Amino acid sequence: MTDIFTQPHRRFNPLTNEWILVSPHRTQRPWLGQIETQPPDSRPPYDPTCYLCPGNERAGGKRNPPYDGTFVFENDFAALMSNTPAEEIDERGLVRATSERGVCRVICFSQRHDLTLPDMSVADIRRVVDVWIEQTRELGALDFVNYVQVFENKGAAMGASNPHPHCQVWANEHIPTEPAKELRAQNEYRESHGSCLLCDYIKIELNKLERIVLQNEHFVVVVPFWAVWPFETMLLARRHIGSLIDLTDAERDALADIVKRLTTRYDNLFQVSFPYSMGWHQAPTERTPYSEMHLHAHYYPPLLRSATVRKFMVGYEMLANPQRDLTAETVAARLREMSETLYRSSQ
Ligand code: H2U
Ligand code: ZN
Repeated sequence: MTDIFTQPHRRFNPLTNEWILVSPHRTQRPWLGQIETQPPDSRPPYDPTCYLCPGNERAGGKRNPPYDGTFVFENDFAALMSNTPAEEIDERGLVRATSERGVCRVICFSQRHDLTLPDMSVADIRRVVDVWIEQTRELGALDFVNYVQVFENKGAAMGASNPHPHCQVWANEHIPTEPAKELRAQNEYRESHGSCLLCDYIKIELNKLERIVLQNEHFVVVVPFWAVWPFETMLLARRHIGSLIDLTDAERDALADIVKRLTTRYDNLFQVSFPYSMGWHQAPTERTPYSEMHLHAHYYPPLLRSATVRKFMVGYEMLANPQRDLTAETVAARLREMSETLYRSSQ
């Protein structure tokens, strides 16, 4: 029998019920990484032109307070509004639209313009974790909000508009497409197996350790078997909980710890501030409990072999299905090798 993992094969994503194509023979050697010398990042701790720095004016004329630590504000260019009137159209199920209410906010992680999550202390990241939880609770309690999406776009490669450390939260009426897909799959799995899809998946991964990147008492980071983005990871709560608001005090500390360690490993990979889009998938807030959902975050980084070589989802991937050359196992091994001391801190 040949080893399926050395041959072209398809892998199944049980969270979305989608397949991906893996072509491991296309990588001549298991690791094609290279370190490029990047000019040192010379951002000042305070930038008078930054719309996220304390005391500065934002677009539209609002001024940030002289904050210290985290700061949350209503997005000045919000994609969703709380007072949109309810309307619906449907022409034979082919031309359908429904109005959508919601709230969009921006969360600054730190008053310091020059920091990113891996530069911050675990205690300061814990303050960010607390804000993710507060926002989920506060926005989830609004009568027209049924889902709270916390996400971070980091780096120009991911379209982030500003290097000041920040993320966003969008809360809205309908459960968005990605979490809805994952909820459906988790619900179906529970109906047919009588257990939680991600609890069972964590068990398989912890048994093999091959795709585990790091873990602590309350969280596990794995390169999912079905990963599409080159250095994609999933951050999973060990305990079966559905939402950030279910995290205990000890779990919040553990989350801050693992976020720091994971983002440090990412930055050490190509010795740059590693771009990614990340986001939490949690239980909708429309009813409780929502027991099929297992709290997790996805990290989707676009970089492939160096700070300048990135993956684009084009061609076959746009028209057929996603494809990758580096296997999840190779990537997990590479991330496991990374130091948890930030390359910048020893310079
Ligand atoms: P990124 O997370 O992709 O960088 O986006 C930052 C958000 O900040 C973006 O949604 C908002 C933009 O609408 N923003 C403000 O709310 N006020 C500003 O003055 C500029 C940008
Ligand atoms: Zn700033």
